[in-house]
Amino acid sequence: MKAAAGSFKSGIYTIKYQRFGDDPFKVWCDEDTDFGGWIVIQRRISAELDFYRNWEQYKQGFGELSDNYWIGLNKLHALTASCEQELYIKMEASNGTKYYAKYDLFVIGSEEEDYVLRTLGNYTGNAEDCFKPHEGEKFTTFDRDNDDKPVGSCAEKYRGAWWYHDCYHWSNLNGDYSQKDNGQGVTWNGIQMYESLKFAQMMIRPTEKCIKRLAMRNFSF
Ligand SMILES: [Ca+2]
Repeated sequence: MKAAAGSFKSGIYTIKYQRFGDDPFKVWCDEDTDFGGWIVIQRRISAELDFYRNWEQYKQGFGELSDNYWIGLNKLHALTASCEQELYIKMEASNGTKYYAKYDLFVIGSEEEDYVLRTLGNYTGNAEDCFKPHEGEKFTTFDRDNDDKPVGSCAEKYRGAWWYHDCYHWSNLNGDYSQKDNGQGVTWNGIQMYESLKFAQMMIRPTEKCIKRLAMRNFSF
């Protein structure tokens, strides 16, 4: 990610990525959390945007960079598959308490692999590890059932789209923001399950190993 010399502030940046034929695209960068350099891949901030969407929309991405947002599984695969990334999830409970969950190696598979959550690496944080149980699961939307539940779709049952197991196990960050009374909401079990979080934001950043490799190959990122 290239920024104006000397100043790194959270906001919209344009990045180039070889996997997209060097076509620049815009991302929101968080420079205020954990030393900065994070690309926002998902954000839940209000009930204004419906996240109960189909496979194609989850593939392409939707929402606004500065608001409720989903980057799209195609970009998520491209960004995580070519160079090691870490994942940071910022969350805020309905009572205002702030939490985070960080994973040191986040890789999403290709569309042929149904955008499987290939690995998360190791967890650190204060939110309890509620994502690791989803490791190895494929992505499921209401029109593309890749979950482990033999009868019925977890996306339908939990009003979202996620790397569902069978089913709720133990997070649902693309759930229904307006839900107040069951696991169908924007939930993370270690914080609260029966009411949506006030705020959730998923972000990725190249690991040190990735940056070294890129520097050696003289890539620009
Ligand atoms: Ca199923």
